[in-house]
Amino acid sequence: MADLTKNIITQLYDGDDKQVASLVQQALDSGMTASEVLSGGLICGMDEVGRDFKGGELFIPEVLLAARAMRAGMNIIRPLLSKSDIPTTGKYLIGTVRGDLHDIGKNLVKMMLEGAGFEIIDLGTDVSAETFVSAVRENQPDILGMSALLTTTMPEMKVIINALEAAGLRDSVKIMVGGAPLTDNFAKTIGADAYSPEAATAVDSARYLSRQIRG
Ligand code: B1M
Repeated sequence: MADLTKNIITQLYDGDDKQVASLVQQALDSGMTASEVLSGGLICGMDEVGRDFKGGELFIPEVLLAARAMRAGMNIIRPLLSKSDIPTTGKYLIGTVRGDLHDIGKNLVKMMLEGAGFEIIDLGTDVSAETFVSAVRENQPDILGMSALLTTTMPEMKVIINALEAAGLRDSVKIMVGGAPLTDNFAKTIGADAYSPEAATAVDSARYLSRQIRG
């Protein structure tokens, strides 16, 4: 079993989706639970990918392949996971702000968060403050993540935070922001709880915020 888990980690790191799917099936057939395969194999594999992406040893195309392999494994185990089996890393609502159609970075962040066991609700791109507010009200996420790639759309993040405040929802959710033109200082100025310059640190920040909420 230890060999199978190790192989899942290696093949996921190498981005081989077919191998990962086959190994996940073998692990289940050998008696491992879906939860063991998820936490011991797939999440560990994505953690390694995140660490090496952060360290500059892996680049975006490799991370995308690894995320695809992660999804191939998840497709097999998801139907087997009962609600109580799913690791409760946190519920994460994410979207690119109004006026902005860039989603490559946001999708990368989303995949890394999925790899870390977060339940993701993706609102897509060009998302208005009204839609963010309704989605926070309906889904009650632990964390709201906003992405912006244009200097002209960055201010929309403050509009969304103001709208959450006006709706009495600001204190119900942690807010994380990211995107190439942003800075830590900008995030502080608009009242966000965290800023991440790239996908691997986004996972670290999300885990940190989630621990603050869930203990
Ligand atoms: Co546009 N674009 N674009 N573009 N585009 C940029 C961003 C730009 C820097 C290019 C340039 O001029 N040099 C420039 C912005 C200038 C500025 O505002 N300062 C620009 C412009 C001007 C525009 C248009 C206005 C062009 C036009 O039509 N005249 C237009 C705007 C459309 C709109 O949004 N309304 C436009 C359109 C497009 C395309 C549609 C063609 C396409 C987007 C396709 C898509 O996303 N589906 C596109 C692209 C691809 C780019 C570049 C080339 C690449 C962006 C990208 O995907 N990077 C970009 C120039 C560049 O960066 N070299 C550019 C790869 C991605 C993995 O990185 O998105 O930074 P990034 O995400 C990182 C981090 O930022 C962080 O983690 C990610 C992974 O590590 N991160 C988060 C991102 N979101 C996060 C959220 C988090 C945490 C971390 O927490 C929630």
